Amino acid sequence: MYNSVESFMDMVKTKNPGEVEFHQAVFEVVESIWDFLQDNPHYMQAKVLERMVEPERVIMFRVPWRNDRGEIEINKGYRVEFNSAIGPYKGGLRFHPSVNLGILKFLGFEQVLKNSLTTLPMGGGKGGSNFDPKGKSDNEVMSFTQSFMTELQRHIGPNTDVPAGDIGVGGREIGFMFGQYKRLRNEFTGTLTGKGLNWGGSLIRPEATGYGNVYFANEMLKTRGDSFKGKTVAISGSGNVAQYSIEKVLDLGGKPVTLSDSSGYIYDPAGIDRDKLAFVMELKNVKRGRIKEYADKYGCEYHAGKRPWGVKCNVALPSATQNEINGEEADILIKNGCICVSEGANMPSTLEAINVYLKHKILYAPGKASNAGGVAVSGLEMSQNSLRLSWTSEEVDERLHNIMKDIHATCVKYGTEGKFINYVKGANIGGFIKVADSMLDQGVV
Ligand code: NDP
Ligand code: 2IT
Repeated sequence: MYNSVESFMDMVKTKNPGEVEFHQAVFEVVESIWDFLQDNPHYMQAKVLERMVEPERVIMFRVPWRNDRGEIEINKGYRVEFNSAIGPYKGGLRFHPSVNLGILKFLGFEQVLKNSLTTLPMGGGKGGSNFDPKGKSDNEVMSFTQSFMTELQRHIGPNTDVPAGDIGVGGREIGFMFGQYKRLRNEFTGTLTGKGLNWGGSLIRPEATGYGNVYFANEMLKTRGDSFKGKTVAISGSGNVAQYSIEKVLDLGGKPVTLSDSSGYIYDPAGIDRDKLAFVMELKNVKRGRIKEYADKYGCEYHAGKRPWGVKCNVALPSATQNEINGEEADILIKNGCICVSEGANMPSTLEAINVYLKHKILYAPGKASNAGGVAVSGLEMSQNSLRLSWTSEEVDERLHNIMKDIHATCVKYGTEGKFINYVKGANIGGFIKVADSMLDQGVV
């Protein structure tokens, strides 16, 4: 038995050497649920937390493929099947050169608690590859994804493990993977989510993470009698999550002013309106260009190699990647008037940044609560596939909105400290209880 957060973390670090992002994600959870565990000692007695930080299964494999020059390239492929206590493993696939086992374990661990919060029956998993889609032709992306799926297919299935997209994996990649899965298995199933609308996809799935994050932020603002109306909003990233966050911020009367990619950020104080958003969507989803071209077109500032957290804003929606806001940047955000940080990305704030938010008691939602809309609509896609029916966009959007409200209510239930809502604690305890109780029900698993 461990008698402190430190001794528990020593065990995690010893068992998982060098996996710094995984250590960070586990620490954030363990620290915030520690008091709850002391008050409910049966969880520690049954070693539930120790079990939960060990994935049920990790699959690692070789992905050989041929590029357009006829050369063979070899990437690493992974699927971390983290926890199936409340449903089939569910979570995205990330294609990015930075992908390694530690990053996928952090993402898989977060996914377990996130999926629990959605109220839907989904376990947690994550996978991907160190493949870099940047600069690759459609043909190269297809060759790679077909090879990737040739191995992955034997480990997944609609009742086993249901992957989806994440960084570098969007509609194009899901399409190629679905096609290959179907060829190899000779079955048409809902094994992947984020599918095209003609072949089993759900309306609102592309929008879901961004919309859901803005719905969640709006719920937080409401607790202080506030709203998005007239708010200046800083957003990072310019991919799936960032794009649909902009759309919903505009719907609610806010003014988005930044976007970024791994090369730099643009600052458009006049606001990114619907026409400019259409340009970004074409630029990023079709032309696969760099965000700098936005500044060239609209004549606004572009800051190469920088992140957008120095601009004046009321709300920040980090929607690019992990550890993209450090403690110093969190301080600057708050000094510049930011009252709300709602995470579209997974773990975009460092532990130091989170401590700054909590110290200043701003509205802060960790991604496992605020970005759960994406996987929630993936869960709804699974339901529609099982029913062999499809729901209207209004119906899916309403379900998404209600799920985000329910997640907010769970955070309030478990995170209220006097007048302050500690969403980190609320999300972690709320997500933990359902998974932990299910594991206890199922014996030594
Ligand atoms: P996309 O691939 O569509 O977009 C990612 C964006 O983030 C791009 O603008 C990319 O820039 C930027 N980015 C990626 N890596 C880095 C990096 N290391 N440094 C700076 N910028 C970077 O991915 P998504 O929009 O789907 O994902 C964004 C975040 O949201 C991720 O953290 C993901 O895990 C999370 N998320 C996604 C969900 C979904 O449904 N898609 C659901 C829940 C969370 P560039 O083009 O230069 O690489
Ligand atoms: O991080 C995430 O929640 C996702 N990338 C979405 C996962 C999913 O299964 O839709």
